[in-house]
Amino acid sequence: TFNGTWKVDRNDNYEKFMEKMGINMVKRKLAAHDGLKITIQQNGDKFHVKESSNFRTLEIDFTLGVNFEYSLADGTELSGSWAMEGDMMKGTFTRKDNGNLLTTTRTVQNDELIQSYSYEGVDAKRIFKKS
Ligand code: MYR
Repeated sequence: TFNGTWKVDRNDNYEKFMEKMGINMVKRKLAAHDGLKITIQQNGDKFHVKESSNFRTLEIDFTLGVNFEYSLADGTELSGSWAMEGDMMKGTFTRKDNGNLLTTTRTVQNDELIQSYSYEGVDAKRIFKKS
């Protein structure tokens, strides 16, 4: 279900979320139109994700339930893991700089990949279409 290339189509409350994350206005404006594209290849418990945006391209490998490190485009470092809950991916990550929790989910609904984000009580979504 998650396999394929997904391009961001629209955001919901993403600027408020980034503000809570402490990202300044100029970067928020850029990041809201970052053209994020993710290619997901799942093989059992193992995932390979290619990410490309106006900011960068990178490739990540992770295994469900196994901690890994991930840096945001602004350099903020996270550590955590993804797990599968039914048809939903649930990510639990901790910011290394302040210890705060960032949770995220991915689901596929009606040919769209919906990624939710939650940080310090602020929730956002980014909705991707297959490309
Ligand atoms: C992946 O599966 O794509 C790699 C791991 C993703 C980790 C969590 C992503 C949280 C991104 C938050 C964006 C915040 C921007 C302020």
